[in-house]
Amino acid sequence: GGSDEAKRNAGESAAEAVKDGMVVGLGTGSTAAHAIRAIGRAVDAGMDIRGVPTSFQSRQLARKEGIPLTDLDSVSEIDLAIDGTDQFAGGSLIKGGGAAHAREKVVDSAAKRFLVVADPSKEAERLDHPVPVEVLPPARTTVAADIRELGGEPTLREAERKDGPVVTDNGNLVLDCSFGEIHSPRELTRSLASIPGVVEHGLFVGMADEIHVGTDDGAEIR
Ligand code: DER
Repeated sequence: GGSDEAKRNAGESAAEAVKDGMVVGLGTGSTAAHAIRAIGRAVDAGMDIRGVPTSFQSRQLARKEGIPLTDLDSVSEIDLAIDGTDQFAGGSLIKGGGAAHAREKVVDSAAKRFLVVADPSKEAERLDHPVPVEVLPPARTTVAADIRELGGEPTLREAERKDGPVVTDNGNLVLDCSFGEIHSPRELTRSLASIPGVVEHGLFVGMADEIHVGTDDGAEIR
């Protein structure tokens, strides 16, 4: 992935949009982590913020940074969500590298404003990154067959420091599905969402309000 400097600049740029009294969706991954650390510093400086985590990892980090936490069903609305991405093209994203995209999509879509944080390596002309698809474990073979029907190549995501497959925070499995260049993200979104056994897929079409792209000396907003 991109440089940590660029990730930090992206995260801190988006965190500047956090204002006193806000409820903030806290994304998952190493770039969103920089935003969470910046929000933690704002809380230390006296800002009144409540965070809604999107994964075990973002909850852990938010607690470590001293951000008061709440849950989606305890707030009337989320003012702002800040989250990372694996790839972006135009206003569409592919997310799910951290296998947290099911809860991320709920929080990111519930927010009044959704800011994406990324380093330049995530930018593309067209989306062509494999699309993570969270599936109910018993359905993995039928979902895989349906993905192939759509022209995709599904690969069960194996864990690195655990024998067997990655298991999500929700107890499900992940198929990483390569489709090559995705000519119509909106159409693929509809197709994936209609497959029985699919819990959530990593295409976030038309959801991002701003994309903060970090560079080694600052950030650009797309
Ligand atoms: O899981 C996700 O969608 C994350 O946002 C993620 O994949 C981006 O992670 P990174 O900021 O560590 O590259």
